[in-house]
Amino acid sequence: ACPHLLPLGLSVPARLQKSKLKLLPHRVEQEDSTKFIVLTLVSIACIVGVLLASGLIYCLRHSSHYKLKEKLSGLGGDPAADATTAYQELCRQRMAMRPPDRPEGPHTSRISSVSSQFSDGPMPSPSARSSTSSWSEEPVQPNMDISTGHVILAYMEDHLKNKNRLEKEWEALCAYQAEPNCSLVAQREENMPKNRSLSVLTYDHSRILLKSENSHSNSDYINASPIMDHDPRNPAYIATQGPLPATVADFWQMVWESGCVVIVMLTPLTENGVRQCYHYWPDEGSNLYHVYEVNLVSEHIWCEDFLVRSFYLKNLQTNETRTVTQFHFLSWYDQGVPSSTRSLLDFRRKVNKCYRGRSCPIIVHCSDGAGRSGTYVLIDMVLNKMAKGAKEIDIAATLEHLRDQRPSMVQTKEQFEFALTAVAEEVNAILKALPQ
Ligand SMILES: *[C@@H]1O[C@H](CO)[C@@H](O)[C@H](O)[C@H]1NC(C)=O
Ligand SMILES: *[C@@H]1O[C@H](CO)[C@@H](O)[C@H](O)[C@H]1NC(C)=O
Ligand SMILES: CC(=O)N[C@H]1CO[C@H](CO)[C@@H](O)[C@@H]1O
Repeated sequence: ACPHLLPLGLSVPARLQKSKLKLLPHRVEQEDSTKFIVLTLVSIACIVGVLLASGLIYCLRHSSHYKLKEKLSGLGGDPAADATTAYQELCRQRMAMRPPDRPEGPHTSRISSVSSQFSDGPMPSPSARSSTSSWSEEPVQPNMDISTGHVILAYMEDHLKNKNRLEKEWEALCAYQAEPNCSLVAQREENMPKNRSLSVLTYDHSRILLKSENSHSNSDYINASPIMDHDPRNPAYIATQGPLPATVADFWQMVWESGCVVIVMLTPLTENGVRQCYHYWPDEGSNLYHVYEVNLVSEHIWCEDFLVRSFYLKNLQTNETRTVTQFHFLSWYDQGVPSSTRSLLDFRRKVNKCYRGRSCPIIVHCSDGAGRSGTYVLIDMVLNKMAKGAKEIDIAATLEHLRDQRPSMVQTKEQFEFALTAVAEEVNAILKALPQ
């Protein structure tokens, strides 16, 4: 019956009557054109259907996106209140799916650690080290694992509501001792003036070494620590103190030698009259720091919380040049937290959009390069792991991993709580933006 079977119809035995032979193609032709019309109509109907459906989907997604935006804008410090009833119901279901006989040993007090493996049965108590190393074995997936996202979100919201557990968690983190923890190089007499704070000195085993032959002071020391994520050879970040007048040339040397193209600055220059960081770039035109010529190309104020500067950096020894972008968050004060998670999450998205696809470390600094810098790196590292589809996230272990590399990363309980809130909020936003 189908048009492509036509040749078969033509191969009818010769003994068939002529008329029939003549008729056959004619009939097929007629049938064919009817079918063609029907097919055309069906296809048109299909196309219209698809168009209508996609229009509908677009409208739905648009409105849910709008709702999400609306919700986020009304968000204070309480992400738990933010969840819709339906969503909370989903979380409850997921929590209920967990086996009731979860081990209640001391390790379950590691409340900010969570794993979707909970749903596979009781887990051996996760040690910080083992879960840290297991991350690197995760296959890299392009997207966040949705069920992990839901579990983590539910867990963190639960956690953030229970201040007592948070307090205990923080106390446990305060007792954490990094090992090895020698800081002899940082305490050498000639290096002491290069430190902003006695409490944040680089560890000997984890510090950025400048090429002393290129240094204006023939020294390899700068108060800066490489921060590794999953790749043990290449740091994902360099956490460093805000440059001092005496270390600004070292700072630009480090920017140059590390191949850095993105600087994240998390402190205002001055707070209540106290200098937090040296003004290490030119206000206009160019400045020369040792052999590093820095040109201010542009300064773009994004919002009241942050601005973006673009520098043209030239090494006068080699005449090589590079563009460096500095993201400056203005409203985060020493020992404190930003006024909203939203502004910092927006800021992070801008940074990562600029950085995307590169392999050099991001330089992150505040004043001492530990409190605010540690909080930012913790949030970014955890969210990046989730974006890569990690099935296990342990925030406390991640923080210990950071503290193995630089002391005092995340300085206050409020900063730690802020990091949890920010992660929960971003995960919430990602889940809502996904087609369910
Ligand atoms: C440094 O490591 C030693 C063990 O090698 C430990 O006893 C000490 O408490 C650690 N200090 C800090 C500040 O973590
Ligand atoms: C760099 O440029 C200057 C001026 O153009 C030139 O004199 C100098 O030889 C160059 N240096 C190198 C290493 O190419
Ligand atoms: C500029 C300077 O000296 N900064 C600090 C370096 O570390 C010492 C620790 O002894 C501090 O006292 C300095 O203020």
